[in-house]
Amino acid sequence: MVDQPEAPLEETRLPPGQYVPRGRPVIHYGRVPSFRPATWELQVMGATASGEPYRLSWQAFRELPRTTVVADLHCVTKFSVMGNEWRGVSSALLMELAPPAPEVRHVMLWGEYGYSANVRIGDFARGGTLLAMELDGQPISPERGHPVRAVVPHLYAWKSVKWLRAVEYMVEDRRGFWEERGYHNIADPWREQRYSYQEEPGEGPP
Ligand SMILES: Nc1nc2c(c(=O)[nH]1)N[C@H]1C(S)=C(S)[C@@H](COP(=O)(O)O)O[C@H]1N2
Ligand SMILES: [Mo]
Repeated sequence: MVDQPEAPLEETRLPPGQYVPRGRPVIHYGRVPSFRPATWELQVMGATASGEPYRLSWQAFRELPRTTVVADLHCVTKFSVMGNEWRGVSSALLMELAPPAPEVRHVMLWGEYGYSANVRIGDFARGGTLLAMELDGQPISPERGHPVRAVVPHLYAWKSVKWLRAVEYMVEDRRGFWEERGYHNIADPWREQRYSYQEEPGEGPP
């Protein structure tokens, strides 16, 4: 068998400074957690409209209606994986089931082991943002975030938290794992917002 050439990039575009590598790299900090369906839950907490936290069991979460989003993944280390077909629960549906208080401006996405990433509420609410359970027609693999992974396709990929366990509504901004370690609070790849030293006043917490 002859190797297939890389598919040409027709409908998608590459943000400045990015390249398309061979294959599909897997990258994350720390170990791959094991999934225990009986005890797994997704929490929505912080400044909810009701003041109460929400907990969704795996059984409840997997039954929610799913949407499909085809999107590229842009790692700040400069590789981009183009044309991923993600399927899962839209952020819009989650916000309907567990509404934020009106003064909420930011969201912290929490993964297993305390990994976290903050996004502005407007970025979380964008149409492409998903709590994904499937990638390219298969359940997401353990190393890519099984059972549920946040996908915020219009921001650098460290905001797309694998092994998602909680969504925290925040009134005040707070930095997540990489944002505390020198990465840009907003992380728009089209503006190459890679590092925190590039932040303009008002783009990050004081
Ligand atoms: N929980 C968790 N999610 C994470 C990370 C991580 O270290 N932990 N790394 C992020 C980074 S920096 C990137 S580039 C993408 C990589 O996704 P991939 O392994 O599916 O290519 O996952 C993101 N999500
Ligand atoms: Mo990354």
